[in-house]
Amino acid sequence: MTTASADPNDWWRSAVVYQIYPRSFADHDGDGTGDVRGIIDHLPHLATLGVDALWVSPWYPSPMADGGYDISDYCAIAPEFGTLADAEELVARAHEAGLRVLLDLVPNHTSDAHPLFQRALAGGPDAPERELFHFRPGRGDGSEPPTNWVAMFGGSAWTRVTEPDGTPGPWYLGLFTPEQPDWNWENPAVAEMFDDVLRFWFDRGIDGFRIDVADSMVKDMSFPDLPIDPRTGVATLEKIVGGPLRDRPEVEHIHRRWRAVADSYDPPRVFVSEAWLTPAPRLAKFVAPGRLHTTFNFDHLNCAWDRDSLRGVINATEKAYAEVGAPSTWVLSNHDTPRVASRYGKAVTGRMFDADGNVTDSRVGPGGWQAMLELPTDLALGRRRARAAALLELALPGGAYVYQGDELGLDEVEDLPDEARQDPTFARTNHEIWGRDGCRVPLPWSGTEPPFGFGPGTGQPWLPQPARWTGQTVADQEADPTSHLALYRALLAERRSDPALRGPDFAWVDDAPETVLAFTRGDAFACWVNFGPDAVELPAAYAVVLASEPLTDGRLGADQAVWLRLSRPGR
Ligand code: TEU
Repeated sequence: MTTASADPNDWWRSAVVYQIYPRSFADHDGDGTGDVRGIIDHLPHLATLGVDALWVSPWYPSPMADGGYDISDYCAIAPEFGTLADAEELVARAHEAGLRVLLDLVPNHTSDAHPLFQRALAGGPDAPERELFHFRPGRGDGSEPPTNWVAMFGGSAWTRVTEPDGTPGPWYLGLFTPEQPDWNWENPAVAEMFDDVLRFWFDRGIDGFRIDVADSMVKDMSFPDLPIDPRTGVATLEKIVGGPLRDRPEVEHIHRRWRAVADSYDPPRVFVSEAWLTPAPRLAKFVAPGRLHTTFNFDHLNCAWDRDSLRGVINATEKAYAEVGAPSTWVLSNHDTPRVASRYGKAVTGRMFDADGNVTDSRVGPGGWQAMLELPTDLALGRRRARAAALLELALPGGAYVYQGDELGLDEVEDLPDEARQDPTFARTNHEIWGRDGCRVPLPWSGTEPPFGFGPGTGQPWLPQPARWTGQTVADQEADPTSHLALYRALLAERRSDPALRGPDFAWVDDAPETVLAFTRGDAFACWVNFGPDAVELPAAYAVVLASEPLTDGRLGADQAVWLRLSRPGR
């Protein structure tokens, strides 16, 4: 039997990484916004939970046009989040608690408040800083954008500038919002600048970076128009193989360059790539030898709660990543996607995949989350499935991600008042797409009413918390052995104690009932998940180690999962 690697530098191959969205994690100073000291205050929560690492979403100075992904200084901490000294203290305290720390690198774009972009604007047509961005003349008399590209969060991907003398000027590219101009990676100065950013933080002891939109830095510099998506009527930027914007082969050079910087440190630092590419082989090449280390497996996140679809995704993932010698990862949600407990309680729970891991429908996708969000939610069902999904995720080989609040089974806050919504998508789509605020509502820590201990006193957080979270705080769940939190703690403790769960061995149990997804890890561990409506018998040779919920008559019911260990040979 193969067990987990003994090399401590391989920690990332089986790590469980907890995502912190700093605005919404914990507020130490009481201004309604989470901060670095709030993270320090709650490190014991993460250590007790049993994760291996934390990834902190951007905490850098930012006008917050895109929740911090519009960065005006890559080497500082936003004043509302704290100071560089606080960040250094967090890294040191996390390391003392046995937790590694990943930060968020956003290399595709910056903020329009970044000094270099400001100089590009203020310096007029000949400003050398314009070469750092994609400034292009408009079409026709200059008043039409250079291409038909539509930005991720709505509207044109091009914004026309006004020159310092008041005349209309060229257009600049921003694939997300106008406040996020894209860097021009054809310019070597950009690559050098990002090497320095990596070193700045690596020198401060961080263990690695999550890389935002790791597939999009290189553009087709002939700037062709995109085909119109018949579903949306606009030129979509997504998912076009061989298209001008995503997954261009030259991004490999950038990945290798970063890898060399990471490998020059002792211990080597690591990267996880964020790229919404499918199917698995398209993404797995990002983690080929010499490139990045791991990549979020968004096929898993997108996949419906459906036995055959999940089996197809797991098979395709295992195959594609094994071919490049990289571990798989598993991810159920993040700060961009509806909460898993809500998603799994809807009539459509995600995309369907075939046995080879290819998407066979497109019910989720551009604008698709909105269609899903508008479906009614059976939250009891969603939570039941979310518990089972945690057993499945944490039993699969490779790394896993836990988004803050998923360990509490929090639901998507779909009923935020319009005036509270801050995600740029909402304003830029005429309020048609609610956007991502519903999964970013500040965490409930204690107490019986908002702010639920998010900050000191009674001041309310930057997004309102629903009163229905009463009883679901960390404190409530710590006191309840049947809680979502208690389940996560037990799962993570078991995962830590069993080397088979951290090693690469994985095999399907082919004689399980047809509604069940069942697999073994090593010689003695098995995970069973029942997707069917009827309860099934469990294999007699195994004892239940952990169950997503109490079993009735020892049988595995609908939407339940168990971790099993061989109790006697000869099954
Ligand atoms: O997201 C990348 C991205 O492409 C997302 O827009 C994704 O497709 C969508 O949210 C799926 O629902 C990253 C960050 O995670 C996101 O928060 C940023 O807004 C975006 O990059 C721009 O930096």
